[in-house]
Amino acid sequence: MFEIPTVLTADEILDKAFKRASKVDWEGPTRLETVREINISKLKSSSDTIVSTMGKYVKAFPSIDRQSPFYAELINVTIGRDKLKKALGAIDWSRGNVARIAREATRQMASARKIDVIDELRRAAYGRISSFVKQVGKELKFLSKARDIMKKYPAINPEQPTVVIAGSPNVGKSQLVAKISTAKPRVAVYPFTTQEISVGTFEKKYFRYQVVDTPGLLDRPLEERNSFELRGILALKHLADLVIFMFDPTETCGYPMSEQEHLLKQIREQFSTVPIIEVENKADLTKSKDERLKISASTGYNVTKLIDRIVAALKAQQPL
Ligand SMILES: Nc1nc2c(ncn2[C@@H]2O[C@H](COP(=O)(O)OP(=O)(O)OP(=O)(O)O)[C@@H](O)[C@H]2O)c(=O)[nH]1
Ligand SMILES: [Mg+2]
Repeated sequence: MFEIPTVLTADEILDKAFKRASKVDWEGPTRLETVREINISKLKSSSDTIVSTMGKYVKAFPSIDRQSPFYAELINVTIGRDKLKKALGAIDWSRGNVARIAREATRQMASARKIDVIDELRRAAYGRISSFVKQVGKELKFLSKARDIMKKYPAINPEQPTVVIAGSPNVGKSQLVAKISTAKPRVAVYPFTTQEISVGTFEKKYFRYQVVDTPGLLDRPLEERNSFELRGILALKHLADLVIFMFDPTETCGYPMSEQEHLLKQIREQFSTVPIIEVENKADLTKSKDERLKISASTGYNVTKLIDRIVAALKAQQPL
């Protein structure tokens, strides 16, 4: 979704910069001029590498303020809006200082009259540059982690009608998403298998629909939700044109029906404007007596019926 280059550590940036600089070679009319030119070039080469590398990072991270509300909140939940802004600010600050040190030292080297002085100026500049880069070592590590997280963000197409699958953990949400869409989320016997939002699509009568898999939600208030659950809430809040709320009446998921029912009630209250289709999964094991559509995401029982209902509900929302 977001194309961000690998973020190097402070030591890696310095290694890259100084290694490149050590290759500089030049022969001048006098020894003083040769030393001056080589040292100025070395400093320029190393500082340019650092300034452009850090500049690339600052530019590559998307500006949070310009993201759609979904991605802006996702960045906030998974990385922290202020932390990211601060880290980028610190790196920009370090980059500015590196450029300034290089400029000042170059000016001094250009007018120096002694070889020793030139050498010393360059060495001192290297020292100060290293210290500015190392000062943002923590921020660079933070950006590297942020990049890994952002790389896994789902690529949501805001134009496509979207159905979000929600419910308690372990009820079979991912199994259904895998069954009906192009996404291949992990399905496993334990709760909290899904920790990220993932998205797939399916096509019906030449129309394409997005299906969003979400982490399981526990029956508890918003302020107690962990960051995995909050991702699910974000999908419901920003992406859902329709919600499939999935029950597991067998309770093999580990959550009693009373809790699952209460969770649905809470979701209905929080997202009162989004239509919800209630389904019961694992119909190959147990079927309750109530009216809800009964499916089996693993055997495929009634899944076509569910798809038809999804399409009908989403079509009903489309402008004519
Ligand atoms: N018998 C039966 N088992 C199912 C069915 N659907 C899913 N399962 C099983 O239920 C377990 C949980 O399935 P998942 O799809 O991972 O459930 P989930 O709701 O995505 O779980 P989290 O991501 O942890 O919230 C797995 O062991 C599945 O094989 C079904 O229709 N019948
Ligand atoms: Mg899952």
